[in-house]
Amino acid sequence: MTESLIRPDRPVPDGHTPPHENWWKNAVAYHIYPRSFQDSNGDGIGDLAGITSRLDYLADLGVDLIMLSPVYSTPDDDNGYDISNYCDIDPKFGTMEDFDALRDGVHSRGMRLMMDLVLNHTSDEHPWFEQSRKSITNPYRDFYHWQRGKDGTPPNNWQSVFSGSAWELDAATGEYYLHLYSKKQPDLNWDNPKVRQHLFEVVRFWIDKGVDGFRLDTITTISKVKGYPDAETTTAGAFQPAHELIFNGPEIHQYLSELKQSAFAGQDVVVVGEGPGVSTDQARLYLDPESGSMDMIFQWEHIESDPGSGGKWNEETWTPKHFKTVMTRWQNALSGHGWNTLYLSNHDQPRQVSRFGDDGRYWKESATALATALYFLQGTPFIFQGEEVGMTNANFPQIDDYRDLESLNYYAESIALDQKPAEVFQRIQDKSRDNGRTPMQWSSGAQAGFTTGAPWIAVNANAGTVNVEQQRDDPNSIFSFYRHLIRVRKSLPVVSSGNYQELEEVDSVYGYVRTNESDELLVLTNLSAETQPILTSQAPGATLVLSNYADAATATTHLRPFESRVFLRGCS
Ligand code: TEU
Ligand code: CA
Repeated sequence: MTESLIRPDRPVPDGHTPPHENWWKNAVAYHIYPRSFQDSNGDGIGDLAGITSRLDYLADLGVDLIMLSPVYSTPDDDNGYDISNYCDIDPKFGTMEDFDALRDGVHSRGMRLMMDLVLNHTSDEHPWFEQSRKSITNPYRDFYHWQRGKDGTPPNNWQSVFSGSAWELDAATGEYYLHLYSKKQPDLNWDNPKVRQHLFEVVRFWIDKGVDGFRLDTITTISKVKGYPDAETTTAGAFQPAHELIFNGPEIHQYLSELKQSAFAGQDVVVVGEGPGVSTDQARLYLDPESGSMDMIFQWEHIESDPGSGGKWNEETWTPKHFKTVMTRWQNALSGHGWNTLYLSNHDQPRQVSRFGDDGRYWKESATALATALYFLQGTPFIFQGEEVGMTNANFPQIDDYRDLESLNYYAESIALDQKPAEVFQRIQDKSRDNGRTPMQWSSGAQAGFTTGAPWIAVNANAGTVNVEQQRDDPNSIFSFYRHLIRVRKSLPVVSSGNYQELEEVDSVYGYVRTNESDELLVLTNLSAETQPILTSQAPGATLVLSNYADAATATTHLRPFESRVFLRGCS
């Protein structure tokens, strides 16, 4: 993409999605990790007032829905995913007045606001847990999962996502409590109806506050298998060895349907579940328009390892072929049965251009190619902050630069097991969640314009060249491509409503066609750094509506490295 982008020869609308039922099907969402987006008071931590100050930027990009990672009171063991008060804002993010101002600012620009609710667990500093751990007879005891150990060892062999046993011995009563995540994140006992009532009240509190939607964090793990049996497999990795025992538990659909009835029914809110461990069949149950309980799900298959790998830290190489297979399966499975989310990055994942593209020579081309391949599929795009300017992995030089407990625990555990420090560190560089958490790169100024103080985590060393300031007015930038792609997408109803069919192409080329009564949209993307042949012949008379190479002719037999082209035939 050395010169200008191809522009469509038809005007595209500039406004936002008008309110209507299922508005979220035409929306473009933007995921903000608040502590890394914009600091307003120089303490080095992003905050609500900082987000409010950037709303014009998001509106200009074409965003309709803003999703916030947690901003509730938290001791911050897991950056806010450990909540100590669900109905208050943590002082580091601001006040409830700041929240109200943000909500109003979002709404006055025609956008909507989604909150991230962590209902699988609380912080160990939440008053419920502080009560619960006091005694076996405390009224809050059954708010969590307590078990006696077996001869001085934990009740079973389940491992925490963040290393070590998923059970922690608590001195006060000599029993263990369950924590699938850190030991400061005790799992709530959803089998207790009082827990469910309390949590539903929390959801209603935020609906009354005027929020427009929710992300339900790790919602597929809330219903635990009865009797806490040992797991059989012993593969290392997230949730192992208890994988099959932990996801989509026995009562999950009942509990979520209660949540829907008591909080969401009759409300204009959109609900998206985070779905680790969800297959397409299970997703259809969660998303069924009648009997399901959520509108969308963040499925994991396309960002998880290739089949047969050893889990997060030992993943096999990502291939376009695997990606195509997974995307096609989800497009087909949910067509008419549910609604997809479209994402390649978030605050738990490496940066997409580094992981699936090429953040060196073909940085621009691959960042725009990935966006094209993904965002013309059926579903709601969730752009992760910084993706729209091609932010890359952190590549910090030393372990001390990393902040995430998952990375630090894994490092310590691996070194204790005598693994080679250089190899372990390489895995951290490749896969650490901190890759997605470095400060938003607004400018080439001090601390990338993120803060006037010392940032809680270092700014990426490439902020001088990769930033919003440089790209915003450059018609050939990744930012301009995103801005434009969003408008093209919204101008074509076939993107949200059309049928999907994958085309037979060489392994590295992802080709699909979207069709409705009037239009046919052909999307071809080379997901490799080598020139590739195209097997599909482009229809005569089709218009090239988007391309990431300047001199793209209307018909072609080859795609250059990470080249993508979108053709339209029809009359819309
Ligand atoms: O993530 C759920 C989850 O499964 C991840 O923790 C995942 O296993 C991990 O990131 C792999 O590296 C959600 C949140 O998105 C995450 O930030 C939280 O840490 C987690 O829940 C606990 O609340
Ligand atoms: Ca701040």
